[in-house]
Amino acid sequence: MAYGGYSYLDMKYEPSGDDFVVLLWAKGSLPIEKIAEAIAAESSVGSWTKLKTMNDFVWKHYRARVFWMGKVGRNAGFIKIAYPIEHFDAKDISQFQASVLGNIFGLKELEELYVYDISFPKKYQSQFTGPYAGIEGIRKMAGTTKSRRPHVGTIVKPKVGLTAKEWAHVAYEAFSGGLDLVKDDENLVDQKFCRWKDRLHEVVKAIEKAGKETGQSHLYSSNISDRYCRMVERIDYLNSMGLQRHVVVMLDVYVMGMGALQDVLEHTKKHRFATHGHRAGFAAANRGSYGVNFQIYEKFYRLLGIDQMHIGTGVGKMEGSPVTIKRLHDIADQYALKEKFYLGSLGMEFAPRIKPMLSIASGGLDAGRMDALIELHGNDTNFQAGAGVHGHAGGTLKGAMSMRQAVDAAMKGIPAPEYAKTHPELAQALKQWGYYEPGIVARALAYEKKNAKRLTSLALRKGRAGMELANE
Ligand code: CAP
Ligand code: MG
Repeated sequence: MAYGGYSYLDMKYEPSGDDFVVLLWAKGSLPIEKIAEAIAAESSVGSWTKLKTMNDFVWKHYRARVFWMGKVGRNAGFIKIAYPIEHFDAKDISQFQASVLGNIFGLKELEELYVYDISFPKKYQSQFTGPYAGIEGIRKMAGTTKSRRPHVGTIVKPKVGLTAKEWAHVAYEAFSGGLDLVKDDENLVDQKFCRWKDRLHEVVKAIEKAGKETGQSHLYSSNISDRYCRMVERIDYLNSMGLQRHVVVMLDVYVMGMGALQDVLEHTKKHRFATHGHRAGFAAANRGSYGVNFQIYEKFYRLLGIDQMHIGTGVGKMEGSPVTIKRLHDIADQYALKEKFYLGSLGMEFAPRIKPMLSIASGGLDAGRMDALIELHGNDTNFQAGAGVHGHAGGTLKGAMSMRQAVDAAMKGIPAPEYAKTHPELAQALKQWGYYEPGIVARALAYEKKNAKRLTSLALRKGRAGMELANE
């Protein structure tokens, strides 16, 4: 087989430590070998016909190699491709994306193309500095270095429409209820009805007032997402006010693109601000027949230096099973990742200087899910509830108290329903939204552990559908 006059199949090839390895799923109107070659060609050096301009040096040093295939029928399968590091301008992530995650999605022979994961060589990672604060830095800001308890927070709701004073009052109530963090929603930045600076000033007052009353060190994730020049202005403004202790710079990392993100993170680090990554919009690429799995973006966000990052809940309103989300949590804070083929997740090791990110679990959460959340995510997590706080029958203050009580109960080893007997705010939340049994999560993780081999062979036999089953 060949594509454009060259064969990119090299089944004897063993990737070197300097290669990028990409795992993908493809299905189309041609034999899968041909499809694999087309993908390798179009994402590296080739095109649809033989090139008179091709030479041995280019071919030898820059082409991608298909070195493994898991065929599922004649026209579909999993494919592993190795890309030599020389192929890339290591400092330019957009160039990387244009290569590996670029034109290939448009090839007309394809019916499905899903890029599951990329393993980044250490040599590539060495140019990145990773998170500035990481888990330990954020814990220091919130004063939980000793207690090691999970962080709890809220997103002020309604998402948009409140004035700066109204917004800050809701934040004050949330802090008074014992929450560590209050954040802007992904779509609230500097609209007329609630200017970024006005909101900031009001929230700083709320943090100071609540902090005196609760004795806690409260944090505010301030959404600065915008054009690069405006983001820089906002960071400089935060710096001029010396707000590093209480303000986390929030960034809509997916929609701003890697180039802008890389630059803005250099500026936040220069001014010693911790950062909060929101991934609004990523799901458009993460789901369906054509897509790029979030774990790839998550790895980039850790390398670039996001300190706390949304990764999903496993038990809330957004997609993602407990097993899948557990893996995303591991990508955020583990150094060594073993391959989990049934999740489409490659083995990889983060370089020692790339600190762990604090995982943020958010989306459809309330106090009744805390035990299950901690079973899945553990204590190095920030649990965020918007409607689960502001929809509480007792209002924001009681909603916040219910979330904090759920964490306190877990830290004392008391199941939430038991603790609710003496904590009415938590009892109210359980009455309103029920209790999510942590056993459901425990069983899913135990099943995965026990059946890893079986899940892998299911995926290899049934393809992407088999992987979906393994994820249920
Ligand atoms: C949650 C949220 C978050 C999502 C993001 C929302 O609100 O503010 O943006 O959690 O999803 O707008 O939906 P609720 P993810 O607590 O009211 O559900 O964390 O998966 O990226
Ligand atoms: Mg939101």
